[in-house]
Amino acid sequence: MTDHHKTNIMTLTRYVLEQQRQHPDATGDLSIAMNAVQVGCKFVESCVRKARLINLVGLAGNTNVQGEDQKKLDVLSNEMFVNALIASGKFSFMVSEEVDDIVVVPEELRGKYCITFDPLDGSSNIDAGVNVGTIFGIWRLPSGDKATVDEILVPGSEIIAGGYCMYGSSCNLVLTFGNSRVEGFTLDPALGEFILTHPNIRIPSRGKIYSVNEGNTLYWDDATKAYFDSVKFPSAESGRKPYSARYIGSMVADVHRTLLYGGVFAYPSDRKSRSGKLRILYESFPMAFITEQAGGKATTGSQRVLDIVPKHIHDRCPIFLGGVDDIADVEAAFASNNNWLNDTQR
Ligand code: AFP
Repeated sequence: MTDHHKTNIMTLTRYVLEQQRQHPDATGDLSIAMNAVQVGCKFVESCVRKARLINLVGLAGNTNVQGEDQKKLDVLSNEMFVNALIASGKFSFMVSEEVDDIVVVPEELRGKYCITFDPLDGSSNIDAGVNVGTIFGIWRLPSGDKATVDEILVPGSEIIAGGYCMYGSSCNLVLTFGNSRVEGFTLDPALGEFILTHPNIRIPSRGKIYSVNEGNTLYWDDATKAYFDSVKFPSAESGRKPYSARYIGSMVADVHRTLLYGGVFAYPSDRKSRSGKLRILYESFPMAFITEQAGGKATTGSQRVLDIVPKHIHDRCPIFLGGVDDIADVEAAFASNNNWLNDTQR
C-alpha cells in the first residue's frame, strides 16, 4: 500500500529493534546501549543549536589530554555522554577524547560492552558555525561485565557497531552494525526522532573529490605527494580530469561528504606528526568501519586501518579512506614511493 502521508516511518529506535529481532539470540543489550548513544546525540544537537544564544561558546578554562583548549560544549557533551552511557548499564569501560584515562563504570552498572567516542569532534570550528560531530565505536568485551581494561586494546576489526552524528544544517546520524549496510538518519526536530533518510549508503568506487589539509604539503613524504599530485595532474593515459578539493577540517563533515559523493578523505602522517593526527580508537576505527561497510576502504597507506592494534588509548594513525578504486591508487603510490611509515619501520 502506498504510504501517501508517510505514516509508516522508520525511526532509529524502530530500526535498532528490527535489527535485534533479526538475531533471535540477542538480549536487547545493544539496543539499550544504542538508545543511550541516541540520547547523547540529541542533547549535543540541542546544545550546538543553542550555543550562540545561551553563550555556551567559549573556553571552559582548562585543557584536555592533548593540551587543546576545551570549550564548554566539549565538557558538556562529554559529561552528557558519560552519564547516559553509564546509566544504561550496558558498558564496563569507555574511552573518551576528553578524558585522559579509561572511564571505568561502577561495578553495579557494568555491562558487556566498551564504547570509544569523541563527543564533539571538530570543536575548534564551532565559533565559525561549521559542522561538528560525535564519533563512536562499540566493542563486545570478551569477558563481559567481568572484563579487565586490557581487553580494550584490540584490532579495529573486532568493532561491532560504529557511527557518527553530524550537527550541521541538519542533524544526521550514520550507523552500521557491520552487516555490509550503513544507514543514515536525519533528526526531525518536531518529532525529536531520527528518521531513516539515507538507507544503505554505498560509497562510489571512484569519486572526483580529494579532501586533505594541503597546508601540510611541505611536511609530506614522497608517497603522499605522489598520490595527491596524481589526482591534481592526472596522466593522459588515465583519461581522468583533475579532482576538486574540499576540506572542512571537521572529520565528521569531510567523511560524510566522502561517503555520499565519493573521493578520498585523508589525514596522512607527515614530518611533524609521524602518526598523523587522528585518534585510532574513536576517530579512525569507527570511520574506517563505516567506510568498509559502505563498500569502501581505509588504509594508513600500507596497512588496513582496522588491522591496527593500538598500544595506548589515545594513539593516532594516518588514514586515507574512500572508494575502492581511489584507495587502490593510494596504496599503489605508497608501494612505489618513500614514506614515513616505511621509515619508522626500518
Ligand atoms: P578539533 O576537534 O580540534 O577541531 O580537530 C578536528 C580534527 O580532529 C578532525 O575532525 C579533523 O579532520 C582534523 O582534526 C583537522 O585537523 P587540521 O586542522 O590539522 O587539518
